[in-house]
Amino acid sequence: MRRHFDVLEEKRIGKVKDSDIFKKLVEFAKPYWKIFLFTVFLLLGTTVFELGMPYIMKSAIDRTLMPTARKLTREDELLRSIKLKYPGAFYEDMVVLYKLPRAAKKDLEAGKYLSKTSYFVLPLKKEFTSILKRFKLPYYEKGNLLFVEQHTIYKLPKKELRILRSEHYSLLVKFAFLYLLFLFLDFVFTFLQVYYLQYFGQLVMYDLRMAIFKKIMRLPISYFDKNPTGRIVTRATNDVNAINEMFSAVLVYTIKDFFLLTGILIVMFKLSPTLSWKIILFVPFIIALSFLFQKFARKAYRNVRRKLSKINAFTQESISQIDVVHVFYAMRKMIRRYREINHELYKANIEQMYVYAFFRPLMEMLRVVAVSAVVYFGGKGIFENYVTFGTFVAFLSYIDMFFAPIRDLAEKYNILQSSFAAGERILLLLDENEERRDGDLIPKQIKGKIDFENVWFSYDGERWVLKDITFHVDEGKTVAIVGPTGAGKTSTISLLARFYDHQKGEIKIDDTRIQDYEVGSLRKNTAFVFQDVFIFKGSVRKNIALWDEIDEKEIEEALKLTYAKEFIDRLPNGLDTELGERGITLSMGQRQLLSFARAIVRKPRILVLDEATSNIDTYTEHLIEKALSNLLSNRTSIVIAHRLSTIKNADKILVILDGTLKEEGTHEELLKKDGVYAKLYKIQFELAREA
Ligand code: M5T
Ligand code: MG
Repeated sequence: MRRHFDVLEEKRIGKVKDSDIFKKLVEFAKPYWKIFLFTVFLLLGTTVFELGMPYIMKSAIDRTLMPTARKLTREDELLRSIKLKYPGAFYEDMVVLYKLPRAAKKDLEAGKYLSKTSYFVLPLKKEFTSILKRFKLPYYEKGNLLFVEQHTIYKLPKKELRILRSEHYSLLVKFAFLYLLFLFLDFVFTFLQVYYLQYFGQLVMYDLRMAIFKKIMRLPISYFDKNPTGRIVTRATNDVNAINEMFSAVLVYTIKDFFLLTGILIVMFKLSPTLSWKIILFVPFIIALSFLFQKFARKAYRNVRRKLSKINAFTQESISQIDVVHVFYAMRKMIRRYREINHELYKANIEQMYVYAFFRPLMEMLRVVAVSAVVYFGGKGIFENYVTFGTFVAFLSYIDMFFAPIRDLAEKYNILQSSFAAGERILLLLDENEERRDGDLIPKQIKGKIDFENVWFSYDGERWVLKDITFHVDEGKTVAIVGPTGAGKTSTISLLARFYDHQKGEIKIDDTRIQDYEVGSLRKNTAFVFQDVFIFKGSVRKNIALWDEIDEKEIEEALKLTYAKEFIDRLPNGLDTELGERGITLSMGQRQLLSFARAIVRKPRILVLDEATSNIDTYTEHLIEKALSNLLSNRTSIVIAHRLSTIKNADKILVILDGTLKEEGTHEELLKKDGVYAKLYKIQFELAREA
């Protein structure tokens, strides 16, 4: 069969909306939504832990390293009401700040109730007071607490300072352990999340591959005329992987990034709205920049893809037709053409590089500016006492976390693009019309009467290849079809088993339209032997039985009838000799005999034979001739014949010329008629004999 490929398939890509692709892919994910939901839950966990860690750091700094209490400088109605509300935070004229909510702290700050100096808070212990007394440091005992002025504490020698701060130290250790716990939980959750996400992805891929293969098996042969094998293979392998990438690398992490970004914003605002507002000014820039990047990246990416597929197609084509290239000595021309395409791809890649080379450092710059903004505004906040040192440190972490997903955006965007392209290609494949199997008639046994009535057929819907063909074959008879090359002989017989569907007229077997039969049963009753015989990788036996269980006896008998036994017996392992890839290669004649055996072993009621035109040695020729007469007896046969003996012995000869049936009759009748057949006969056979 001739295959015409549409080289620039990527032209079609980009026509389906991304949302449609996504919707369709989600269908495949649906059965596993529970696993997916679980991974999202785990993701939520990791987000919480990751958000929590800087917060723990902040608390550790503010609660243990920094002084936490202040003195009250004045008292009025407002202060009294705050004191009433949070009695636990006040110790006479001292206030422990971490025991107050942020709003109350702010009120105290704004009302200037607080002293400039800060105080460390310690539990009231003899050990501490004795040290403080010994070094004559001022301190206050209030309730069960001890308050020491911030700067005086550093006048102590190391040893005493350590004792005094042991309380803070043990709290710090507790925070450190909490931090470690979060780190560990984050690890566990991330591990489970990655595991279940991959699990989910593999399940979806499994189904997707199944669906694609099922589809490929059911596609009409005409699909394969238009699409090269390599491309179809890519659908079921690489493209499926690309989709997995989309689920695992992009979709899920986008969800995570979304959680994380919102989480960061919430925590930042909770810690310090004043500082957050200043930092948030960067967000519009980031969004605008991302949009701009997306626009350029998409264009550049598409361009690269297009050039890439062009170079792939060209390479593939050049290699598959390497014999032709050699025969016509066209290597230089091919190389010249390749150089052009190669250069186009190079240029497209460079263009894409520009986009990334510009975007990445720009984002990086923005990040550094944002960090500087935190340092500047945060520092100012510390001076003006509305930002604690812990908050300042946490902000630095959060701002880094905030930029990380955006930094990855470029990479994710690439994956997303290629997976959408892959998704689209898969969808287009899955949306192809399957071979129509509209009939449901399953005959026990086909008798073998064939009628073609005014059949019109075109491969492409534009050019009629068969025009108004009408002929009848009675049960058990042999019809030979002759005609010049390209006349439409192979096309005629392809219609019979519905490899292709004709557009006009009727084709009937046993007076029933072939469309009414279940295709499988129709094909079981017909055997096809094509011009070029395909040998599968595997033993000779497997090549004859194909996918069916066939008795050893029947195989033996088929081999005898088709005279294939002789050459098979001479093979190193007889029927078990491996053929195909890395096995033995058969000659044209041997292939022909093998394909006869393949056909006859199924005991078909109708045999359709596209005789090979290639030259075969006289001995094999003789075998084939004998095999043919066995093959053709007891069944209805349509033979596209080149051999004079086959033609002469046929009950009827059809002469097809340019898609029309020109003459019909027996050899003698047609010779007598002295028309096209007589002319063909003279040219083809008499000349051949003279030579
Ligand atoms: C008849 C065209 C071909 C020719 C005409 C198989 C095939 C054929 N054609 C297509 O357009 N697409 C196809 O997939 O149909 O072709 P045929 O029936 O194969 O001719 P033939 O069997 O009589 O010729 P040959 O050389 O086998 O003796 O115009 O282009
Ligand atoms: Mg042909």
